Amino acid sequence: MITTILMNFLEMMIQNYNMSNNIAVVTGANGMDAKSITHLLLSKDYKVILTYRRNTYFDEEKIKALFNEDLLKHPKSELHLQVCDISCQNSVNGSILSILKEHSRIDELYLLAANSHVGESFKNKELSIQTNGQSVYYFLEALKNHSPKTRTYFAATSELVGGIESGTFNEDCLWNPRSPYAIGKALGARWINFYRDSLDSNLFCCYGILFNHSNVYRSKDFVIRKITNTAAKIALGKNNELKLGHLEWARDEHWSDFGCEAMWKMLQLDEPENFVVGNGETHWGEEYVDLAFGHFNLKWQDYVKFDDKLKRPNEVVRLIADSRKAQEKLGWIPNRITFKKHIKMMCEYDYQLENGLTPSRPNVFEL
Ligand code: G4F
Repeated sequence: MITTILMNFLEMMIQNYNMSNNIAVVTGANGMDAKSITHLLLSKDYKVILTYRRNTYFDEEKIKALFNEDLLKHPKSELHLQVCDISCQNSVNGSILSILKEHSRIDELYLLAANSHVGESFKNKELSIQTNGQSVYYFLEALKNHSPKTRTYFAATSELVGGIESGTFNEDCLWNPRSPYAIGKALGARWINFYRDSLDSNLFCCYGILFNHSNVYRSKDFVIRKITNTAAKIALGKNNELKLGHLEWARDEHWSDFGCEAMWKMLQLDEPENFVVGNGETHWGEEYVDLAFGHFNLKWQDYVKFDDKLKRPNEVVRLIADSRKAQEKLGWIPNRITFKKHIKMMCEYDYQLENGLTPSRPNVFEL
């Protein structure tokens, strides 16, 4: 009798376990990609645990408020926050253990936290290597010991390329990292391959080489948002110039939500593989300012000033992706919105924001 009751109870537990939402841990709650993928995962009824580094600027309520609508629309989804300092192995290990204790398992882990400003990485080289590269080892070692079934995505970067004068960049091209940021990311990507291919751990882990991507969560430290936001301020009479380092750079830029969709798709494959993600179309700095100022009927030449202090010691000039593998194996679709529309959506958002309104985030999947 007792055995039957126990068996029934165990069966019920197993059923509940299988039926419960997928559980994803996403690192870097303050960052654009973490916010973007959280929207996507909540729309798929995931339980998302967002990690953040405890500091005085982190506003838990503000971050949670971003996802109120998603949680209402998808009542089975859940959002949780967890403190984790990715530059410290004890903190990473402790966070993984405490998530496992509270939520019983981790199905997917998205390693998106980083010191992501390439220019700033020249000023703090060691921290860059630690957060962008060595932290990957901390997580994979913790998973190997405590949660070997977790599937991990790591955000590598097109900065690994180091710039290309002609042609495009795919998964097999040689790397030439030209900044401490990119050297850190190269280390992180190597750890991924190591834990997947070279250890008996055989973890399901992969990385994406995402080319530039942005949306309205982009921080104003990055050139695209700096341009759209300052152009909006100038149009509103709140500012009268935009200071840039130079315009001799070209980027292959997609809307972040599409890149995040590719990350998720990578973790749904039968076997882990690394992918390049990008539109395969490059735009020069001059086109960025021309479109953004043009949106407000302004001539960029009247407002853009150049400051050598904003130049980098080692510039990556031109980047362009060959994402055919992602298109074939993930069904990833490039160029779903034009570059002109991309800049327009960011300008419209920034204009409303700078005008004291509360603009809503464009949902590109519903356009
Ligand atoms: O906006 P950026 O700082 O982005 P960058 O260096 O391309 O890196 C971004 O994309 C990478 C993926 O390709 C990510 F891995 C990385 O984390 C980050 O998200 O600079 C774009 C270009 C650079 O050539 C830079 O030198 O703009 C040039 N630039 C010129 N003046 C400027 C400025 N960049 C910034 N941030 N600020 C300027 O005033």
